[in-house]
Amino acid sequence: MDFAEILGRTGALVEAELVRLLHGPMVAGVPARLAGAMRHAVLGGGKRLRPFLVLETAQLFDVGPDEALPAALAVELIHGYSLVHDDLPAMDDDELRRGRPTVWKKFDEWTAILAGDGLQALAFEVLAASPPGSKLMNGGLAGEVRARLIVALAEASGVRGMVGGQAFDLEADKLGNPRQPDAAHIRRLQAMKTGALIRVSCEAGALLAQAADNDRSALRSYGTQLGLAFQISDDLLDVEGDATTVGKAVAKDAAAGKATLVSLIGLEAAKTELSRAVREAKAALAPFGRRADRLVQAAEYVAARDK
Ligand code: GRG
Repeated sequence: MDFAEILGRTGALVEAELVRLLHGPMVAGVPARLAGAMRHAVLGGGKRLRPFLVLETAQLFDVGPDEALPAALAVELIHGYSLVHDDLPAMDDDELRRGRPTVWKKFDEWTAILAGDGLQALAFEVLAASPPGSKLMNGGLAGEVRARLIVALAEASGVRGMVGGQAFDLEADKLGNPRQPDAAHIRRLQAMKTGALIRVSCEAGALLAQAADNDRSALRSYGTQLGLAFQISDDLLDVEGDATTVGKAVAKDAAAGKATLVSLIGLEAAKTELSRAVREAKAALAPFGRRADRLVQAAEYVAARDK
């Protein structure tokens, strides 16, 4: 099966659970405008790559979707919140996301801020507790497993991960600090800003299964290289992509004079690094043999994606 089809199937499963969640008891009685903004942010779009990584790494250890879905939804809710906040005028000031108006554009800024906050809290609630009435089965997850997932997600999405990376990025953009970011600075901020959430999505399978340390670290390496590949391909899309296909504005980085790995090391070197990251991602999966075939496909897909 081709990878777009595989991703589409996971996407449909994840979408159905997100619909159930965002229309269910956890958002019952919530102000309608806020709930609408949260749904606009999360439903009906997105590749669902991070939930795919959670579900797929879980199946390496025979952990099925019933047990893995809460973690898959949690990473997607965090991802959704990060995009809502990133698009705000105070941050990246974007009006288009997934081919639709961004949340602040469709609603307003304060609603978008609160919707992002709400999605973040919901992510941790979903990990910590089974939504009542949901068919999600994390009632069966051991308390210690849940606690480890919560810690891992907090680390990856918080100040030592995504939020810290975003702060480095905005400081460079808006305050000129550092005045001329070098490649090492860009690599570090990207590993935090976008890499950490992708990496934790890959580690989640090992956490859910309470797998051996060497398996967890193999998935960590895979996730690190995949995150790097994802970011380089995102930079390349900004240079070479088509706005309609990508679903958001392109050529923004160059127009803003923003330092990216592509602008610092050049297009050819970036493409070489992308190939190396994909190679290393695939190599990290060797211990899992054929069971990891779809994760191998994911690495190839990330490098070749056009949206
Ligand atoms: C606001 C705390 C805070 C953090 C924002 C993730 C992020 C940090 C900003 C997003 C900026 C950006 C466009 C980064 C490039 C990589 C990226 C996350 C792209 C979007 O992810 P996809 O392609 O999106 O998985 P879909 O729409 O498929 O879900």
